[in-house]
This record gives sequence, C-alpha cells and structure tokens, in this order.
Amino acid sequence: MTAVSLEQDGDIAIVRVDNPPVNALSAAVRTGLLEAVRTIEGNGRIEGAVLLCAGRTFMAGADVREFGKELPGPDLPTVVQAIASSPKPWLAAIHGTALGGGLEVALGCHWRVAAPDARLGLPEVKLGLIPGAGGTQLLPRIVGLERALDLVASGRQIEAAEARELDLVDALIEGDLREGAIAFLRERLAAGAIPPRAAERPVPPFDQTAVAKLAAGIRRRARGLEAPVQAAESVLAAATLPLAEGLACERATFLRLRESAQAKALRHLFFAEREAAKVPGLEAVVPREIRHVGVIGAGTMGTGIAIAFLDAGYPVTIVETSAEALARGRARIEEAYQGLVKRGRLGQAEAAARLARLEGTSEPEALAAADLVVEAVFEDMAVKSALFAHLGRILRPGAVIATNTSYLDVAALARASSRPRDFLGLHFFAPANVMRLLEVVRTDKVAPEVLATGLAVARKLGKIAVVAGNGDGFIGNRIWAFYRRQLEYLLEDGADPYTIDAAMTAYGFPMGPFAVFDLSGLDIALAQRKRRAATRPAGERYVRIPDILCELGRLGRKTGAGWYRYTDGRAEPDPAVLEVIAAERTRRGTPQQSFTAEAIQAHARAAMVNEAARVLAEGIALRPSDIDVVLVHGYGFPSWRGGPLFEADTIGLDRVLADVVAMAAVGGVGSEPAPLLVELARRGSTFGAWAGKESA
Ligand code: T1G
Repeated sequence: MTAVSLEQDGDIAIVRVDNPPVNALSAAVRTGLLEAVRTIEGNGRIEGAVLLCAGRTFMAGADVREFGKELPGPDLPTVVQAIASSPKPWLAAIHGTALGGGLEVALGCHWRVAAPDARLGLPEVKLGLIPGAGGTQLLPRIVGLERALDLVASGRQIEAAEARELDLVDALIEGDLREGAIAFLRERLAAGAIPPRAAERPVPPFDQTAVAKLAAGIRRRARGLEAPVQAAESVLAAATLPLAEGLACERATFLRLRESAQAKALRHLFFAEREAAKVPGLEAVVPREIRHVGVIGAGTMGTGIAIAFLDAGYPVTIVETSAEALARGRARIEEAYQGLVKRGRLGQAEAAARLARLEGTSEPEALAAADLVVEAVFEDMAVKSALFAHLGRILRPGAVIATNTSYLDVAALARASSRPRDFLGLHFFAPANVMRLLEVVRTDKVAPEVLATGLAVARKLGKIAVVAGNGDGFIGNRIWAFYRRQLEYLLEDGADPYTIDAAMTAYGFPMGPFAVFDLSGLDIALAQRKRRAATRPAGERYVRIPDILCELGRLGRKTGAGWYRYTDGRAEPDPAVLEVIAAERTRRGTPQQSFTAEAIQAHARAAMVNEAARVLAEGIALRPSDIDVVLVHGYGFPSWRGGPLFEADTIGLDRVLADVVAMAAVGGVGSEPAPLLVELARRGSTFGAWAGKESA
C-alpha cells in the first residue's frame, strides 16, 4: 500500500494518506504528498478541487521516530507551502485526530471539514517542541491570537465541535465523511465561494491586555519547560511579523528545540509511556472481556476508581457496608460530575448518562455476575483478606479480582481469595479519576490473560499502565519511601523542610516533598515506618522528627498543621517545626551542615536513582524507562528531565554514583550504593544500555 494515493472523482482529485497506525507524516508520506501536488498541477483534466483525506485517522503529526536523526525527504513546511500555493483549492476531510503537522497540513488547505468525533490540536509542546510547519503563524490567522496562544502553548486537543465554533473547521460532516466532504466542495465551487487561505489572512484584531495576561500565565506555568514559552513567543510574533518572517523564525526555533535536551527527554517519555504497557510474551494473549465492573469501598479512592470506570463507559456497581456509606459515596460521585458540568468540562446529558450507569449496594453478592471487581477498602491486611476470601467464593468463575492496595502483599491477598490466577493489583493514584498512572501489580501466580486484562482495562481507562512486581511499595511508593528517608536525614543534619521544598520546586517538581507529605498525611508515612520496623536493617539511621510531629497531632493539611501550618488553606513555614527539628538535632548531637539547593537536588536525585537501581535489579520494574514513567506521572518528577534514570544516563552514571556515595555517607546503613548502579558506572554504561537500548 503506497503511503499516498491519488484518484479522481469527476472534477475532484482525491489525495489519500495511508501510513498506519496513526498516519504520521513520515518521509514517504511527505514525498507522496508533494508528488500528488505536482501531479495535480500538471493534470489539466482536474477542473475542480482537491480533497485530502486519510485512512484510519487523519495525520497525527510528524513522525517522532525520525527526530534525532538526519531528516530524510522533503521537510513538512515544503509540503504545506506546496498545498497552500496550489492553483487548485484544497479541502482537508478530518476524522480521528489531526495533530501537530497533520493539522498544519490542513491549515495549508482552503477548507477543513471534520467528523463530529474528530479531535484537533498542536501538541508539539508536549514533546518539547513548537509547531514547525506554520502552525504558530497560520492558526492565529484563523482562530485569533488569544485562542491560538492557548492551543499552541497548552498543546491540548479540542473536539470537532469546539473547532467548528472557532472556524478552525468549516463544517461538521455527519455520516460518510468522504461523500459529505465532496458535496461540501461541490457546493462551494458551484457558488464560487472560495475563501482566502489562512496564509492570505491578517491576524484578526485582539485585546492586547488579555493577550499579555495570557502570555504571562503561560510563562508562569511553564515551570522550567522551554517549549510553551517559545510557542507563545512565536504565536505573538504572528501579530507583528510579515508571514514569511514569522514562518522563518518559527522554523528556526523548532529546529533548535528539536535538538534540545528537553525535547530528547520528552521524546524518551513519549515512547516509554507506550512501551510500559507491553509485557514480553503477552503480545498474543487475549484479555478477558470486561463489561460490568464492581468497586468495593466508596471512600476517596473507591469513588475515584468508580468515576474512572464510568468515564470510560463501563457500568459500575459500588459496594459499601451500609446505606449511609453508600449514600455518601454516591453523593461524592454526583458532586464530582456536577463540578465538571459547572466548569463546562462535561455536558449535563453526558454526566447524567454516566450516573445512570452507577448502581450501589451493601451486598457484595450483587457482584456475582461482575467481570472485574476492584477492592478499595481500608488498608489493612486482615480486613482485605477476609473480603477476598468472601469474594473468591461468590464471584463468577473467570471474573478478575483486583486490589487497589498501595503497599500490602498482593500475593498474600491473592491466596486469601483462593483464586490467585484471577488476581492482580491495580494501584491507582489519588485522585484515581484524574491521575493517569496505574501500576498493574503481578504475582507469580497470575494468569497471563488476567495480566493482559489489567493492561487492556488500563488502556480503556486512558491510564498509563506500568507493570510492577509484588514488592513493598511496588515501584513508585518504594522509591518515594527511600527518597523521603534520605530527605529526613538531611533535616537532622542541617537542612530545613522549607529549603528542601524550595530546592525541589526549583528542580521542577510542582510541589516540594514536605508539602506533598502534608497532603498525603504524616500518619501514612508513620504507618509505613512502623510496618517496616520488623525488617529495618540493624543500625539503619532513624529520624524521629516526623514521629514527633505526629505525636503533636500535626498530621498535615488535614489537621491544619504538619510540616507547614495552614491558614485558610495556605501553607506557611512554621517556627514550631523548626524548634522540633532543632531540639532533635541537639538531642542527637548530630554535627550541623548547610546544604545548597544544588546539593539537596543532587542528594534527592541520588536517592531516587539508587533505589530505582535496586527495583530494577530485583525485577520489580521491567525497564528503566518504566521507572521514569512512574516517577513522572505519579510523583511529579519534571517531565522535561525525562525521569530520574534518563537524567542519570544523560548526566553520566559515574557522576551520579559520586552523588550516591555522598548520600550514603549521610544515610549510613541502608543507604549503600546499589550494586547495579556501581556496576554500570564502573563499565561506563547506562541504564538505557542495560535495558538493551541506545544510551541517551
Ligand atoms: N510519530 C511516530 N509514531 C507515533 C506518533 C508519531 N507522531 N504518534 C503515535 N505513534 C505511534 C506510537 O508510538 C504507537 O506505536 C502507535 O503509534 C499508536 O500510538 C512538524 C514537529 C495519535 C492520539 O504529538 O498523541 O507534528 O507502540 O498508542 O492511544 O509541527 O499516538 O504501537 O509501536 O498513542 O490511539 C505531533 C502523538 C508530532 C501526536 C493516538 N503529534 N501521538 O493515540 O495510540 S510533532 C503528536 C498521539 C509535529 C510538526 C511537529 C497518539 C494519538 P507502537 P498510541 P492512541
């Protein structure tokens, strides 16, 4: 199948792109499109116009796999320019997604029509880029400067209906897209109504103040990511520069960013997110069909999980112990949907349709016919084990049983159910209907088709699935607990929580770790420390400061005070905490040091990388890139650094090992350099190479 085909329907030339799976604009597609333009120009028999369409979906943008290498074939601006200067009018018929370069090609056309369920966007900033084939110059000429700023700097996709409102799309085509597009074309040709192309239009008048405010917000929210700021600059230039100059500046910025460290890091994550859901040996395994889902426990996690399934179109039955608890859970779900409706994020009818798929009961027996049951009850082994013993007896044969536990032994819970082959962990991250990360926890007894079912469900939920082995804290919480311990050592040795938080937000985390600990609750970490007491290595350093805060009732945001004190929801450093720290330092008699932000950041990164190396060596994570995905999507590790292991490879493992050795000198027993890291550093290798990939 050629990547681009050309046929004729009377006076209409039809150019069709077929480059599965997403019609990326590969060199073959770009070459084919250019040849089609030239063929049409030379073919005097085509009186009318040109319809540009595609196979499974419209074009999803440049072929990201080509980046980082010498770009073969004609570049995309050449293709867009050829279409835009064609003597024949072109119409883009969009279905599926028109993203990045795909939308830029459509912007080179006179018209754009779309199927109602099509989605459009310029997501380049998510790859550390800006549109490089005219998007920042052509979009403002159609939708106006403010809208273009928002769309290009956020990279968000919009539905066809919103695109229609913006005149980005000239018509929505119900039914057969090709037929509808040809009818649209013929009607416009008959009326002689051929509009100017985007390139021939001026940027419409705009509100300077509103645009300046929008641009300032983009710069403020960038948090170290360069692309959104550059994207805003390029869009703003459309209002002042002639088109040719604006296009040249855009292209220069795009080419510079394409080679940047941030773009390389984000490309790494792009492919890592997709690879994480692939388990060697599962390729041909057919998942079990999941139609009806049961969620047990309608607390914060249970209701979030129920919403995630309702959003994905599943009917859900929630189970609680009492009618009151059930009513509270349902109310929480209704409130969530009403909030989305109020914010204009969801239509009233769609919210009602999702709620109509929700049932509630206090009888687990009502789940006897469910295909998947997800448990989200109190984090206690005895409570969960008793529940799974009961579920193992009442659920239909073949039903998949999942626990949402964040650290308990999944294999023990599987044994309690007496159905270990049907059993796995689905570790959602709060809020479960918002956070995209989902750790799919496997035991050595799980049936392959059940693991495949967990991954298929994750995809249907729109989650980023990462397969984790069954170890304390799986991947993310395991690394995060070690990271927290290392930060507590810094506290005792002279750093304060507010300096550490400032250092880590400067590093790119949206929130400092101590602010996060306050959010999740200091009692959660206390329970984990108590649970770990039995297996804590003899001689491991133990910092009592967080325990003292717990004893003072300072459990975090939920009690109005933790590492910070909270006034009207605002976090403020608290001198009382500094006094507790000072008293502990005195009691311990630890020599005091001062730590620069760089030293804190190196210490923190060393902690994450060192524990990640242990997680890898123990087989808890399949790949280094899986760990990058977990830390970025579950814990706020700055995406433009690619994740801790990608960044470690980029920095060089010899340098990271030196930071780990310094960390170990502070932590002592239990903080020793991980053997895998030591070995890779000794060999001058990388985590990427260890995983069988090219080094960063
Ligand atoms: N290039 C190469 N491969 C791509 C690709 C792309 N743009 N998009 C997806 N794939 C692969 C992906 O790796 C996976 O491969 C398979 O397709 C299915 O993807 C000049 C410079 C389109 C919404 O950023 O958002 O244009 O794992 O699992 O869930 O200004 O893919 O099967 O081997 O994601 O149905 C801008 C990125 C590029 C769009 C479909 N475009 N893609 O989602 O499938 S830069 C993007 C997506 C650009 C111009 C600039 C999604 C999707 P494998 P998938 P999906």
